[in-house]
Amino acid sequence: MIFDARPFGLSADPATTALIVIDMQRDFIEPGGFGASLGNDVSLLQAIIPATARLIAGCRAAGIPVIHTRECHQPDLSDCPPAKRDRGNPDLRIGDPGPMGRILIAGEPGAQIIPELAPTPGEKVIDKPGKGAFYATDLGEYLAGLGTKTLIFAGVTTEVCVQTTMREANDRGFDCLLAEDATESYFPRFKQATLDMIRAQGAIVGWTASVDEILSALAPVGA
Ligand code: C5J
Repeated sequence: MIFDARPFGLSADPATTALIVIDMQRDFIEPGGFGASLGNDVSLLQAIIPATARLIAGCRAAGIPVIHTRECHQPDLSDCPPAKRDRGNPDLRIGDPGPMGRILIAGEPGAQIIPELAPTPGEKVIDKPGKGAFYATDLGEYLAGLGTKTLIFAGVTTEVCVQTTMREANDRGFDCLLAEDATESYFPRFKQATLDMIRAQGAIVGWTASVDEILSALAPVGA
């Protein structure tokens, strides 16, 4: 199949393609979580939920594996460097009790993926302590086991965890395709800059395409 993507078409084999949905958690998308504690307007991120749900459904129908990530830490904070917890001047720090449980802590309500995009039984869910999903996780081994060569990316936030993971994946030899309308930032100009820098210089980090463009390449696969 060929994705009609920018800066040019991306050829991929559905059998070696996977979707990674980054950090679509209540802590980033709903009021009272980590994103809001940093002073962000979380409502901006809610706009991509329908497009992301369509992308996930299209991948599932085409037999493309769907992997979900969650940024969160162990309850004893042993995997949260003080430099991360102490950064800035948030209302609530990582591990503090908030309206959705302890902020950014594994197992708490805020760390869960939003119900609209919930993983189905058997889908891989990766808890990650960093911004990049390869750091301190088994993602690399898992993808090697699947034989994955091409990764489709969705999720939040575009310039932080999505871009970091795309760069990690690019350095590991994956072709990376970001779904433009299934990713969002608290800062629209940062999203635009990220899309531009990913596909600049002949796809130096990867490609971008709309969810519709991705689904049209996948549709014959699921038929
Ligand atoms: C942030 C993320 N923005 N998932 N995390 O801290 O992008």
